[in-house]
Amino acid sequence: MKTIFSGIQPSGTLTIGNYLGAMRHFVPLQDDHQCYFCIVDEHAITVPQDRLKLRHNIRSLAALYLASGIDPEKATLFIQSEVPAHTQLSWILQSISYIGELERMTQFKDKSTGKDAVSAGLLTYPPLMAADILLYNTDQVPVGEDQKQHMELTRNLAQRFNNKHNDIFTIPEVSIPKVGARIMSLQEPTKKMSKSDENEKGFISMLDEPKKIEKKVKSAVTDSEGIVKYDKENKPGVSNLLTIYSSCTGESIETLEEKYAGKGYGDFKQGVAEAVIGVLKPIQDKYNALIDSEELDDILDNGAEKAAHTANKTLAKAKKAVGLGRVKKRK
Ligand code: ATP
Ligand code: LTN
Repeated sequence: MKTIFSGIQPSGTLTIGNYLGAMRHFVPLQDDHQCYFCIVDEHAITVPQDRLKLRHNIRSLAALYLASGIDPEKATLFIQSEVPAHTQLSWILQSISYIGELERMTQFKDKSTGKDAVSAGLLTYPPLMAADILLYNTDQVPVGEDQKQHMELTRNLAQRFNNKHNDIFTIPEVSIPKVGARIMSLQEPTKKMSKSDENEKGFISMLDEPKKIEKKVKSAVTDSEGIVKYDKENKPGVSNLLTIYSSCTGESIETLEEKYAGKGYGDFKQGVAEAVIGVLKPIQDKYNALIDSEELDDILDNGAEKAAHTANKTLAKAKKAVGLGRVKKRK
């Protein structure tokens, strides 16, 4: 059976972008793969976080994974900081990473430009992500398009380690969905939708109430043409709404273009809002039943234990390959 690993940062409430680009593709994989899904809280602290909000977001993300259909009987769901092997292997991988290649990462550039203080953690974020993936002998990593570059680096680090030390890491493949891999901001449709966007109108949170979703979709930036047509270059706003609509209902973009031919953006936006609400409402109901439950803690305790079991084995192999620690003298 092939192994899947993916992680999401608890850096805010998940957006419809996280859901359509990543989370919802995890669900069907559980049936025929060994799956690990992680709440990567150590990645989240590479930018400043409020302590209480972070705590809340970690639990909330766990509940959202489950509400979206992750089944703890089939997949291992856990919190990164509860499995110490992640940061331990990350240190080893940092030691074979070059500063130059880390500085070239788009995410690092995006999150560091214009900031007075940039943490070293933001720069060494990718070796931690590589550690997450390599600890579990992962074959496939389902992510949104923005993570392509990090995945390329992960593969390079694994290969570099294998060549330099010992052939212990599986080289993982990335898998990016055909539709929905890059949902754009509702306010600036040339920028990716991000849960840490300062402008709340730019994203739809998975926990937004139906009324709020309607309001946000209605105020989404479009154009003055009044024609519902997919044209990413000239009509980024409408194209983004079409992608969201199509990902939510499964109708093709062409079908939707026909459905709204001759109609204005008002009708179209109403349709988009209803499609999004239709997908999110059942998830929100399940989320509300889980968020304060003890069951959630039991699932995360079990998940950390199971994950640590595999992770510690790989970590021991990596330490041995590098020459860390010692071999005990037996009398
Ligand atoms: P932040 O905004 O805090 O940087 P993020 O939402 O960009 O966070 P993650 O939470 O770590 O980043 O992303 C989780 C998953 O969602 C990843 O697989 C990522 O590729 C995917 N993803 C993030 N944003 C989008 C988007 N706008 N469209 C499609 N997929 C996305
Ligand atoms: N870097 C990713 C989050 C992430 C991840 C991972 C994704 C951390 N570790 C391992 C897949 C596999 C992001 O910013 N979206």
